[in-house]
Amino acid sequence: SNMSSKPVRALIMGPPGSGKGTVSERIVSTFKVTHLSSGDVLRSQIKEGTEVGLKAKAIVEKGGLVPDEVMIELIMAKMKELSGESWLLDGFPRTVVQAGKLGDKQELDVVINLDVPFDTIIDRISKRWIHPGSGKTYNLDFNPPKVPGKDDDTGEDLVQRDDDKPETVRQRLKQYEEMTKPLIDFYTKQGTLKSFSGTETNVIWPKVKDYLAKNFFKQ
Ligand code: G5P
Ligand code: MG
Repeated sequence: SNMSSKPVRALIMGPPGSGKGTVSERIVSTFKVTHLSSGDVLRSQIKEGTEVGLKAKAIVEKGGLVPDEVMIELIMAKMKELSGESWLLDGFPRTVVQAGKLGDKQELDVVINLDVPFDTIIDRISKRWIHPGSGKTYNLDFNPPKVPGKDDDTGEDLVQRDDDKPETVRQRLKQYEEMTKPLIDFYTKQGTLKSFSGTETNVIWPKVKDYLAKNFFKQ
């Protein structure tokens, strides 16, 4: 456990649509920690048309994985900017190679694994809308925006993600099974993994919150 004033190094993992972004938002509004989502970083690079964005666009839209070297460089640079702060990584690492590189540089305190069934995921993703500026996520059933089609905070338009088409979601789930699920073993062996299973974020979240408050974060 880590209840000293040392910054907390946390990771959240789970299949596409398992609620990593949603739970991360709640963690950030409860504890003092900065959220770093690899998907949000990529989507903003794509939007800005940077070199990395141009390389990543076609891969992300097809539900593939961006090459390890590209991701490692991109995320490690962002992490450097947060060196004195507690952080919560979401979506990185996503392969054993990425996890090894991260581990060379940084010890982790806790890995939260969201274990949500695939049927639940498919339904959720089809109803997801996001605010491209902030990455804030909505769902037409679960947390609809106050004004249809508009972000609660800015009033700007919401969009659907280019990779949320059903055939792309299937490809992302396949990538998860093959490339990312092995990380469950990796972090179990390391002794940092804690899994939370269920179909509803509102049921999972209080358990995550208790676990983090008891072992890692001062509130
Ligand atoms: P991302 O952006 O990391 P994924 O696929 O890992 O994408 P995603 O889709 O962002 O994960 P999430 O964050 O786990 O899902 O889930 P979420 O957005 O919080 O919730 C999903 C929906 O369900 C939302 O609409 C939410 O409101 C709703 N919801 C939540 N809880 C409930 C509930 O209890 N009930 C209901 N009804 N709804 C709920 O990565 C994208 C791509 O970037 C590349 C890859 O191409 C990847 O596919 N990439 C990388 N490539 C290589 N290496 C890396 N490290 C990479 N990182 C990203
Ligand atoms: Mg996400």
